Amino acid sequence: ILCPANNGARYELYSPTAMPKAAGFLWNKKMMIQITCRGYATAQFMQPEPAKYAHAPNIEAKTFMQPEQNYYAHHPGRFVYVKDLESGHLFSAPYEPVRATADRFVFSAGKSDVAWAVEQDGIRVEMVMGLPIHDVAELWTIKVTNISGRPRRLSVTPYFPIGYMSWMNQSAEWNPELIGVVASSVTPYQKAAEYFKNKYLKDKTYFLCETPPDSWEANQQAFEGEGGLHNPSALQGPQLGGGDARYETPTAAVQYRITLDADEEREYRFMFGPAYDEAEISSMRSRYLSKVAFVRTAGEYAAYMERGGGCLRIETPDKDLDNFVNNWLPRQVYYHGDVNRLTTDPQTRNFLQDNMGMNYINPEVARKAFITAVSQQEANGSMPDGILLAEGAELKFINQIPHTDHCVWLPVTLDVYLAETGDYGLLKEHVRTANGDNFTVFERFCRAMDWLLKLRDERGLSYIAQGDWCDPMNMVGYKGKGVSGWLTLATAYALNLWAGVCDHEGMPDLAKRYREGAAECNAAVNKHLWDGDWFARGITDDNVVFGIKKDPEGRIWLNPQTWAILSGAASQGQIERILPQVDSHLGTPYGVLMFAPPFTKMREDIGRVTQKAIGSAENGAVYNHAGVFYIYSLYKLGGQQDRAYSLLRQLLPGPSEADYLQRGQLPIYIPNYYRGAWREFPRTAGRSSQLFNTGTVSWAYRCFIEGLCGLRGEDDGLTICPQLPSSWDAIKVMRTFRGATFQLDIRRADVKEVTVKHGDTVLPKPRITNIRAGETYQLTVLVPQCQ
Ligand code: CEZ
Repeated sequence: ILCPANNGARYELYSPTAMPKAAGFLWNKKMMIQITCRGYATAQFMQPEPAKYAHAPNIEAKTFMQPEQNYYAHHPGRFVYVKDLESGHLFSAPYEPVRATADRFVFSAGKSDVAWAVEQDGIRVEMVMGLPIHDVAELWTIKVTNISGRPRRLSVTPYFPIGYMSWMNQSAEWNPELIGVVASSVTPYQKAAEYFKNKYLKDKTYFLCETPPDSWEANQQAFEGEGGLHNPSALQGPQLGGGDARYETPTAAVQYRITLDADEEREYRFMFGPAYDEAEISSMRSRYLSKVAFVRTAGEYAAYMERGGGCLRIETPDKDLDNFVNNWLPRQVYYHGDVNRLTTDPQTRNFLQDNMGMNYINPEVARKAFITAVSQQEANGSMPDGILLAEGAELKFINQIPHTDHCVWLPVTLDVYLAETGDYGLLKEHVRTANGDNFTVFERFCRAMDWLLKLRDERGLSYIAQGDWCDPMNMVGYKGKGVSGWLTLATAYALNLWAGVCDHEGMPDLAKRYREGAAECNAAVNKHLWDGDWFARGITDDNVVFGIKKDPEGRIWLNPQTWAILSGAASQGQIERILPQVDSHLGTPYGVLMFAPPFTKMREDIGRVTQKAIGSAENGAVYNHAGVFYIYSLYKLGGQQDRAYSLLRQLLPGPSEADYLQRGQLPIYIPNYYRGAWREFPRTAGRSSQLFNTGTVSWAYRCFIEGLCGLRGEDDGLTICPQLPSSWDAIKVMRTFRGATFQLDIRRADVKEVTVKHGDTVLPKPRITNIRAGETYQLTVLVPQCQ
């Protein structure tokens, strides 16, 4: 039912019903669109706050992207009805709204377009959607071919619903000069000040046709009539009604009546998007709406995607994995670093980690992100909850809730920047903040570390306020006393990393201070939170330790275990106890759970996380971001390549058909979670959130590069220490690093330790120094039989 195509550059699905929410996504700097195999679409664009040009049929709440979104008949989508004018047979492509069974169905998610081929009743409909790189618009090609072997008379009716635009003012009409439907609205507001903010919003939605249609309809109700979307009334007449919408719900439907000989085809092009006024629509039309412009734009978009190709190509015994790592994972990493999830106030930890991934694609972007982030540091050294990226942007949603972990991510993500670039010069840059202080990046990191050290209670544990990495853990410390075990460990890890940088910069005294701080954090966690077989998650305002054996729900949490490994808090003996507990309590066929068992009712001393649906999101799902931290810690630990690999593989749907069906998602991105509650609710366990915004991907890419392939940058070179799962004998790897290309032939051999040959020379250590940009290094890497 699904298969890679074009050498992995596309992924095809052959059924609209097996995985109904399976989708592809495209983006540019100003917009993104996620579109399902059945034709339902969610699109948003930045002006600069996220907005829509195709809406639900009723008032929508403004919110961030939601997991497991449901689709329904009137959900925004892009469709084309095809009707045989002799027999009256009606179907729609790609599948909705008619839902007639096709003879052949192909949904093809590409890196730079999304396409379908649907055959029914002797007619083939091919649809392709692309985006320009600098503007907000969808570019659609719809081709209809007569494959029935006899002449046919058809009506072809693209139907792009526009939905409920505004309770203040909405309308739509046919515009003969622009050759399209233009819908107009006023973004609702009430405060006078908002008027001036909204004045230049793109409140129009247009649907333009390259070829003038025979008829059109701009009124949703008139189009649908009593027939409903399965069989709209407007398709029963000789032509569409030519109606308008006057404070009525707009739609865009246009109709072509055609006669096709056997094998004859007709190709149409359309544009769909938002605009400020008709002049803008007109200029968009002349810029894009022609065959030549579509071809040029597709080339530009493909080149734009190419720039996110990443630094790694692998050839392993697992072809599906290769496909994902070589084609799709860097694309998702690129999306995060390129557009910061299309928000103007990314959470600080997301901003830093999304840019961490960018180090493997374009480190210059990551460098700028550090400067942007620390330019918003508070006077007391703490980091704000979100980083403002546009003029006039404000902290919204979760960024209005005080979380205490943001400083931790500075050294954690800097680690990758330094490894990839060796650019310690960044630390010497002066950065001024709005409050007037002017420090170097190095000083700013020290201030952030000092703030973390200060943020601890008399026991040496870190205060959590209303959340740490776990956003909805908002009531552990809202009275000001509760502490986070995870944050204390993450602080220790960050301090240790930062101490290493202080050493490098010739500041041994500072290094010593931060190492001592880290040791204190680790000791405090060991003293107050070690529960015999694992570390507890935290201590509430009322001094109740949680995440321990005697808790019936939320008994064992993954993050404290992971970060105790990373921070050095966990001794070898403790790690030996922890790992099997994680396996047995948290292991599932879909990856490792964030904690277990899930909460079934509110715990007022933990908070909102306990109210989320059982096994969804942070309430005990396979929350991939937490999972990938664990995988990273296993690779760091070494000697855990089988555990690490099987979990790394589970981040991705497949490869069995049963697994694809259960997860319901194509293997072209990692979602933020798969449903947990594997024991409680096996029917829904494994189901994908379908949300491609996730901090998981930068870490996953890092795990492939530094962990599995073992190719980690250092000040003056690249170390080579692959960690192959025991079932693999050999892999081939290509990695670019500081302008050079490394081609590695990695295989098992009778060696005691990893041995690297460059040509005929065996290197004294498994590392390459004096790397010359532009050079290609062919290396043979021998790894011990059992590592
Ligand atoms: O958001 C993510 C955050 O973007 O949740 C992670 C957190 O570390 C990331 O920074 C874990 O909490 O507010 C909520 O309840 C939401 O569920 C968010 O926590 C969650 C959403 O999945 C983001 O789309």
